Amino acid sequence: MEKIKTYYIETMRKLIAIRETELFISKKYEEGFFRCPVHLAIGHEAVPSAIFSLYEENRFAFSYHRSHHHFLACGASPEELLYELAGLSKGCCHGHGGSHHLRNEKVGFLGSTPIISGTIPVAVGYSHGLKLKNIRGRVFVFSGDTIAEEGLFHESLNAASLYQLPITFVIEDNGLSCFTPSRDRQGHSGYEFIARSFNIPYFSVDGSSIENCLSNLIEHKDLTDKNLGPTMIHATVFRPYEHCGYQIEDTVDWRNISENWPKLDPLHNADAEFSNTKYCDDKTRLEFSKMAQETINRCNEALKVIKKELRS
Ligand SMILES: Cc1ncc(C[n+]2csc(CCOP(=O)(O)OP(=O)(O)O)c2C)c(N)n1
Ligand SMILES: [Mg+2]
Repeated sequence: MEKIKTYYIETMRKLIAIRETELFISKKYEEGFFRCPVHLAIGHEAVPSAIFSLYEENRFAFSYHRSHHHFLACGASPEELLYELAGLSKGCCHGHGGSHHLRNEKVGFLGSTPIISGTIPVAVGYSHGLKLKNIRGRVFVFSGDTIAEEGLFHESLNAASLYQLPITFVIEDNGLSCFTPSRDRQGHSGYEFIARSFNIPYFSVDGSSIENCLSNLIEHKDLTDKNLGPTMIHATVFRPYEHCGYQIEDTVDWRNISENWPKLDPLHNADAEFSNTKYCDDKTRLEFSKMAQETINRCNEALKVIKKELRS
């Protein structure tokens, strides 16, 4: 518990900043200043927040179409994300990439692309480079649960295992590929089976609980501090928003959104985790609400800049 406590507050800080930025995008999207489709990460935030609280240095990230949370959890600012969505030259990719192509080398976020499995072999190659140059570090490559339906994923696991590369494959499993549930798409026996068949250590985490994420990821870190080979983290998460869009997905009955949300919301569950434990005191809780407001203020200021630039 002591170890979890050390990282809990930093994880919460990241999670709150991501959540408020994503909610801001969702609320302002209709105004028309964000000029690209968005895949919001609401519900997915706890996993990268916990990972990058534990791995602060010498770690590199690659991501997929749902990547705002990875980008921000690495330490990129909400402003450079919002400017990018608005197509401004101040954006992290000078406004050319939009939501799907984010990058900020300074914080170790080396790129996201929307083609499923697109960044996986690139991340494997990067981790191979680290190994060849004797640089101690770890690459985290994020993907959705659809990744096992792509051949490149299996080839990449094979290369990572064969060459014992310092890479972690993180699968954020929301059980969906757009509208199609896993059971209608996947013939394999699950991610644990896939990892084991490539002799890759496997970790399972519950993305609806920061406590669960941290306790499993601390074990993961204990292993990767000693063992520089590949690992897989399989995280279950719930996505209440549309696959691509800015609204809660309330038109699809079979997903039981009102039954599952906020039950599976890591931020909602953090409240219970605070009451049952001593992860943080009342003063820190107050700080969290101030932090949330600060993020909203920063987003509002960024939107003013966007409006001004787009009108000029
Ligand atoms: C190679 C490829 N095939 C199909 C698509 C179309 N596509 C875009 S997002 C998506 C669903 C992805 O689901 P998942 O990887 O589980 O991520 P999630 O959106 O659930 O986070 C699909 C099929 C694509 N982008 N790339
Ligand atoms: Mg999915």
